[in-house]
Amino acid sequence: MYTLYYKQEACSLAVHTVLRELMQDVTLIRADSLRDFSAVNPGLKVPVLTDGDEKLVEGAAIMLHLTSKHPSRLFPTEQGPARRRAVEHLLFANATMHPAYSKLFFVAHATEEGPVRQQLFEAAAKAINQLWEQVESQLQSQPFLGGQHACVADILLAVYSRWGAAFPVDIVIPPRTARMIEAVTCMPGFVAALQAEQAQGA
Ligand SMILES: N[C@@H](CCC(=O)N[C@@H](CS)C(=O)NCC(=O)O)C(=O)O
Repeated sequence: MYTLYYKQEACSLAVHTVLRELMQDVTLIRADSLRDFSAVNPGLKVPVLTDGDEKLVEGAAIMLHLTSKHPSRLFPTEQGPARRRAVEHLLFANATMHPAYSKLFFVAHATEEGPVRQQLFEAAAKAINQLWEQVESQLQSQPFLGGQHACVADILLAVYSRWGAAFPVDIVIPPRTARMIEAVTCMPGFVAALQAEQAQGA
């Protein structure tokens, strides 16, 4: 049995989706409902997953753990080119696209309203748009980064794509990428995860 510490619409939604796609029971705990989340994760970040007595942090590590334990189409378990590509895609999402979006949150928290703040938002958005173009070029001959089926990287990217609307910038999601995101958001695991988090309240 797993326990997932999450925040609504945060990157933890991707881990939650993966758990649901893998048909795993999960107890959900909203990190911001706890008096002292630092006792769970001193880094104060979600996702945190407990698997029995073991506690895991870092979304990519958690996804690798879950997909090794419960083999599925979400991530190739066998060593070889397909797995190497899947690792590349996972790290592109987690270690390149996520930090690019994090800059928007940082600017919103660290700067005052005004032209400098807007300039910083726009610089961050430009970098994000370049990354979406990279995703688009990967989707020229296949509907998902995972090939014919969504992989964990597609799920992560679909979650991040929802964040841009909160900022005064134009994030441009190209057409093939938009179709991939739409398909991920229709996956039963994504729908169930979103509903379960919304049912617990903000
Ligand atoms: N590298 C970490 C990043 C985790 C992260 O930045 N999580 C954000 C939400 S997407 C967070 O918990 N931020 C603190 C907050 O919202 O208070 C991972 O991939 O797990």
